[in-house]
Amino acid sequence: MKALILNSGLGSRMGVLTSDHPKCMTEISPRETILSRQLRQIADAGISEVVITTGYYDGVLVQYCNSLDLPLHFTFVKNPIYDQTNYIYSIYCAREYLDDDIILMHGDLVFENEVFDKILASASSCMTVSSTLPLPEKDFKAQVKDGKVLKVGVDIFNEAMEAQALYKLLRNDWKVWLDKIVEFCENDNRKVYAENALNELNGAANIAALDVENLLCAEIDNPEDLAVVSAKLKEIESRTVYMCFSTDIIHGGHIAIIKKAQRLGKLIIGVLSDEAVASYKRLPLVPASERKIMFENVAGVYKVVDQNTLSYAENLKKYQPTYVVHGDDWIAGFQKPIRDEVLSILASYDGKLVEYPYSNDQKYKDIDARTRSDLAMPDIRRGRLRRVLDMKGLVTIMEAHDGLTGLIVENTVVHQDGGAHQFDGMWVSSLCDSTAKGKPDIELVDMTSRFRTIEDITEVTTKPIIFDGDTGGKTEHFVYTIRSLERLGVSMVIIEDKTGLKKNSLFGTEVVQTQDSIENFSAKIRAGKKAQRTKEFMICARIESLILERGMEDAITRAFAFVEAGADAIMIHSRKKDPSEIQEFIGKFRAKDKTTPIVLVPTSFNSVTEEEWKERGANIIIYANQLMRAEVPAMQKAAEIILENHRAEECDKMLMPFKDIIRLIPAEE
Ligand code: SPV
Ligand code: MG
Repeated sequence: MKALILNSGLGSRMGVLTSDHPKCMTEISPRETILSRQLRQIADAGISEVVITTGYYDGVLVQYCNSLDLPLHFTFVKNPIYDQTNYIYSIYCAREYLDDDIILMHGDLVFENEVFDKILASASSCMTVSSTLPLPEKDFKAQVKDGKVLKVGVDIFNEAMEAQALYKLLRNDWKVWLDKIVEFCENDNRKVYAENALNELNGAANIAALDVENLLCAEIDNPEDLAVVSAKLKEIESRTVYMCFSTDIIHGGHIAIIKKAQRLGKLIIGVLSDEAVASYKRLPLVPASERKIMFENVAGVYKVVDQNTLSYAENLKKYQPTYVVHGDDWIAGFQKPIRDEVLSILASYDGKLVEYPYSNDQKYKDIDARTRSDLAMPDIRRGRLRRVLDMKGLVTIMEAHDGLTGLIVENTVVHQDGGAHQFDGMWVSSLCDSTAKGKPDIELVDMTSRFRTIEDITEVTTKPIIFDGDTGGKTEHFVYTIRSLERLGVSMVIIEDKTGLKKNSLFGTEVVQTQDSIENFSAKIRAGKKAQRTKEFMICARIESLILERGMEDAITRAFAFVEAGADAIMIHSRKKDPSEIQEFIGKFRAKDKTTPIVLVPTSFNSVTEEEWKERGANIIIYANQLMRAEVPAMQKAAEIILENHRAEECDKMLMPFKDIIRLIPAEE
């Protein structure tokens, strides 16, 4: 495609403004002339060949074009009798260079980027018209029928629309018109508009009317026009565009959409916080602070700001952008409520939403898949619990006892009020791991088997893992366990201050259970911390005083002693439905220790929400056995129904089709 700009004329109605250069060199803003703006728009559109017809002050014009240092190749064609002919003859002079699809524009035309984008996007030949502007007295109007331009001229008032000489002409349509132009000129008909030739074609050139309504697309004929256009440009240049990004990798698709957005105004990029990204996708590889720097260094980005939630509301209210740009992928699906909110805020101040077709870039999908598999690697996975804790203050952990439950914890997302919620990690429970093997929770399942469960989970997931280490066993054994867990990529082990035959805490005092001494247990913690090789790994001390009814004082004394011994976190447990003793413990502990993470397993005291626990100062909430308790009754029920009916049909309605279950299982690419 080539651009053809008609710049031969005298521009005499501009007065002194054209006393030493052609009209197209008139300044329309402190940084631009009509021509420099047109040429920049042409270059931005990726068009490199520009044919310019010259005449009046042609030498000045040629020099000026070359001084602009744009990635354009110019062909200048002088109309030697520019003062005696109209531009039909300039086109005639340039005809040998015009054997291509053509963007044709008058040299005094100023249009905003959106107009040019529409022209370029048009599948057919087209001319810009406006259905909303009044018909001009003296300037061009187009007679439009069924969306097609039939005639163009200054005297057309019937079925007419305001029109501007900005065309896209596909090669075949252009050839029909150009042949007619040649015919006119060779018959000495050189003082008319090129459109006079077009009008004789009776629609054979097939030019669609492209309605640009109120967008700026205007010629500058005189100083009054110049004032109007300059003022409008000023308004256009003050426009802002807002986009939000969560990506930690910028690829070609992002650059393409950024470039498009920049054409609408000054581009403000909101970088989504780590927490918001993690809530709906995965933990970002690159923290928000670095992602901001990345975008700050993308050419043409005006400003980079934080966006702390998936909702755009805060930033839209603050920056009131003229446009919000987004891919059209949020029209349906979980992002729809966010889009609805954006639309309603934009409507409140007359802002506009611009959506571009969403491109599913394979390269990015590949990089993302690689990123995910990297996140599963022990060295990356291990440190993520500390990272998420720092980021969110409170993390939620769900029990997993095999690969499949691991996948459910990994992938279950609930979208709510424009937000997204998922679990931050997995709990490898001694109770559920033992139960899955049909064994009691008495440290009967040996460590090798427990590690095998961890491996089944780590093979198919990426989220951090907290391991239920029971009592930790003998200190001499515990130090080996620590290193094995580190190698497996586990983030934290929780050991409880019991000794002898451990029974599950939910039995409380119904069974004989012995609490370890503060000294012994502290020694075990110290030995574990000394044995650990990676800095991120965490040892959490679990206090059983409330379970064993030894009182709050004992619990608190132990908590501080275990922190003193090196515990990275403490877990306080209770089997009471009433949460008050746990709340009291948190209050007392936090009065003296503001930072050591507090872990809770609210199986019995389950009425308090995560938000309330966070407020009180808890940091890790473990849902320790709910998946196991959901699957057992479902399996029992299915077995009973089949036994009752001597066939499986009656059972079917409670079953998930296997093709849906298979979807949970990632395919190796
Ligand atoms: C487990 O899940 O194995 C636990 C938590 O240790 S609890 O069952 O509540 O003791
Ligand atoms: Mg346990």
